[in-house]
Amino acid sequence: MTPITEEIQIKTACPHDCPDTCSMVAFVRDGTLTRVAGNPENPFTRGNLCRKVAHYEERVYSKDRILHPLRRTGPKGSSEFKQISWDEAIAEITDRWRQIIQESGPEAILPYSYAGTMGIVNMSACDGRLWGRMGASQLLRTICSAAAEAGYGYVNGWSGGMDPEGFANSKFIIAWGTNLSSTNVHLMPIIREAQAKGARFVVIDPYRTRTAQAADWFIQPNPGTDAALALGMAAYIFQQGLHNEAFLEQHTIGWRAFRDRCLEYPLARTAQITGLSEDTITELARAYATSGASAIRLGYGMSRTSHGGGMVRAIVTLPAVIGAWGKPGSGLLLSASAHFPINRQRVKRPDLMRSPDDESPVKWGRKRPRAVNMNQIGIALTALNDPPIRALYVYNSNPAAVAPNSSLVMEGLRREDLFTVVHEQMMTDTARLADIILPATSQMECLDLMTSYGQLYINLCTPAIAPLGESRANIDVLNSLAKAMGYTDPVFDETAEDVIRGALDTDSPLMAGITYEYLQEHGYAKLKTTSNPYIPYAEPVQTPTEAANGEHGKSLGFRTGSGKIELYSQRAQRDGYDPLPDYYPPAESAEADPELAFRYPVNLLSPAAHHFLNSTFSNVESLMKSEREPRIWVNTADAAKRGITDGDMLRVWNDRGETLLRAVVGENVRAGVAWSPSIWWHRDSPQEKSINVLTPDRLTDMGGGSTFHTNLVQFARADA
Ligand SMILES: Nc1nc2c(c(=O)[nH]1)N[C@H]1C(S)=C(S)[C@@H](COP(=O)(O)OP(=O)(O)OC[C@H]3O[C@@H](n4cnc5c(=O)[nH]c(N)nc54)[C@H](O)[C@@H]3O)O[C@H]1N2
Ligand SMILES: Nc1nc2c(c(=O)[nH]1)N[C@H]1C(S)=C(S)[C@@H](COP(=O)(O)OP(=O)(O)OC[C@H]3O[C@@H](n4cnc5c(=O)[nH]c(N)nc54)[C@H](O)[C@@H]3O)O[C@H]1N2
Ligand SMILES: [Mo]
Repeated sequence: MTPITEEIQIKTACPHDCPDTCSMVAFVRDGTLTRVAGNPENPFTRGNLCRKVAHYEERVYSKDRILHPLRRTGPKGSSEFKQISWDEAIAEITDRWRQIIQESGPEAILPYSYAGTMGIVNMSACDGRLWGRMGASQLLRTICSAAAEAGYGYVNGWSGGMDPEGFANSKFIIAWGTNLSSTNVHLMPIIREAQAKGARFVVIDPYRTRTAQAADWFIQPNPGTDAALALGMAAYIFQQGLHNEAFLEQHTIGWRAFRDRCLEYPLARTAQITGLSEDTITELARAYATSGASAIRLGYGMSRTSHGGGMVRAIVTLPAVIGAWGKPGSGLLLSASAHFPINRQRVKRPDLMRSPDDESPVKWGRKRPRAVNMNQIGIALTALNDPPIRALYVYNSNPAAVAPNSSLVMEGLRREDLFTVVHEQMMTDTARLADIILPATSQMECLDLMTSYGQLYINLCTPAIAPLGESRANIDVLNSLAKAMGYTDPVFDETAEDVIRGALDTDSPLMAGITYEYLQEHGYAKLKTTSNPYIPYAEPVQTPTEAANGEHGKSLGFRTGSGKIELYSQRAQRDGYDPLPDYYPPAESAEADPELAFRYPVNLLSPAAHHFLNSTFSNVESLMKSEREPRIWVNTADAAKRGITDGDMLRVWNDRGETLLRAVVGENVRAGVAWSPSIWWHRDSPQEKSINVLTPDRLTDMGGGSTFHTNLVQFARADA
């Protein structure tokens, strides 16, 4: 009898693009990952994992895993590849790059990456170093949060906000443009705790989400009208005298001018724009202003519209109007990222940045490499000149499926003269179009450090198993490429552990005692905030100048020029915007473009699917089964007009493209709106065309963000 090998447990964390960043335990037997579980000790994770990660071994050992470097042998996209060695791959890539740099300059090379892992090592450190040193075209990483952060920034100066654990003390909670039950599942038990203590939980979403079904009250506005709703709420609050005048006087700039702007949104106008009843608006405003502890969990839904920055800007004025900041259970949370005081200089190494036509590092005033907005990768690959993009290096992302206007993206990726390298775990839609594919480790196979955009814990990811096949971590591959390029900077010798130690090298009191060794032992640590749950803007914070002069802090920590909340923003004005928030109809709407809306009368929203994470997990069979097939929810009246019944296959199209989606007919959306959970791979979609063939590559009003939800379409039965 052979003895049963003991199962060992390793403390690690989930690396995926999700606000929860769960502390995990990996179970390993005989070098094989057998299962994973949520770390029961972590007060936010509470021992639970989401449906997607609960069977992580399915993804780690997926049949789609890439295990060796591959070189394309057939025509582009033919999926014909031959295994090569790492040495061959590195030599071939760097030979091509050197030739391209010599002929066209380094800006002809473009890295494309986003958040396949959110690790400090394998995301943050990788997005600068080599590319900066090379002088390659810079990528503006704007697909997700850029618009929301820009809008928030004009008001509070940064996106500092509530500790999610503080929601347990709230009395009125709004989930605004976020489907928490799918995208932030660990916040839901905290909200239920507040509900058990009597809190009222409201969801504002054009689609009746899972979260809406768990709410006490569901409010269903027209898409892209949230700015009008926020200004209308504020107008009512001012008119009823429910605003907090002392707070406004002390901590804000321009509140009277702001009030006058809000008064341009009386009930009748707000109701007409949002499609909500006047009673709904007054009840929402009254409850929000009078609960005593009102919290907003702001999601990204409305920020992915043509005026997404302005939408967020309008909503984040609300806590100021009622003086919600600085009190338990009260305020707003968009993203926690900015709270983590890791040493960004050491991680990102901006000092390495070169100008494209100069070998010396870029100094103040020197020309920086050109920047390409990732939301317009299709345009960049097909139309950019001087120089055109001749080489693309993709990691941590699947642009063929996730980027908007994907017909154009695919056209670019299919260019025979484009040299594409894709570093991936899976044979994705993008990998299939590569010239060289490099195998990437999963988080179970490499060391990393996680901050979070949805809570205040820092986690160490300790590898649980050996790399599968010949897979390598991002940092190791980029270091090898840098050395093969002849770059001798010592930074390219840094290991993952070096990067982590650099990241933790800070004297911020928030990180006191959070050392590499501490994290190795405990797996995670919460930031050492002055209160727990942390209450932002509760006490004066010294600016660096105040600290240097030995003065007390005068501001509560708003990082605007004035140190106050800027309801009237001169900075916005300098940037070419209205100094006051306002509502603008979505660029694709009957108000803004009647001719377009006549041809394409339905606003299609395509947000996060419950069982997928963007296009990650969309190839895991059990999760595909749960998600069933690419589907579209349409309203009963819209279906009846077109002779559609539940379960029909629909053709959905606009000027950008068309795709086939299975109809779910009902009342989860209002007439004129449709909803399709995303993102399926092209590979697994009918006619190999997934949802982003329909979405626009238009940029948001501020921040250069994505506008997936400003998307008018027409649909009919596929056999009509
Ligand atoms: N299961 C799962 N979890 C995820 C992800 C995933 O794909 N799947 N993605 C991760 C990532 S990268 C991110 S950025 C986050 C995103 O998480 P969230 O911030 O929750 O964003 P979404 O799910 O994209 O959209 C949220 C909701 O916004 C609604 N919405 C669309 N337009 C509007 C509008 O104009 N106004 C209002 N009020 N609502 C609108 C949509 O109907 C949707 O229900 O989730 C992360 N978590
Ligand atoms: N229609 C529509 N489109 C959307 C959205 C939407 O709501 N609707 N959401 C948008 C949003 S919010 C976002 S953030 C983007 C997300 O866009 P992406 O960041 O591209 O997200 P994923 O689709 O998850 O692709 C990540 C890829 O990285 C790979 N990967 C994971 N770990 C590693 C690693 O360690 N190394 C390497 N080299 N690769 C790794 C994964 O296998 C996966 O294929 O999509 C956007 N696209
Ligand atoms: Mo995102």
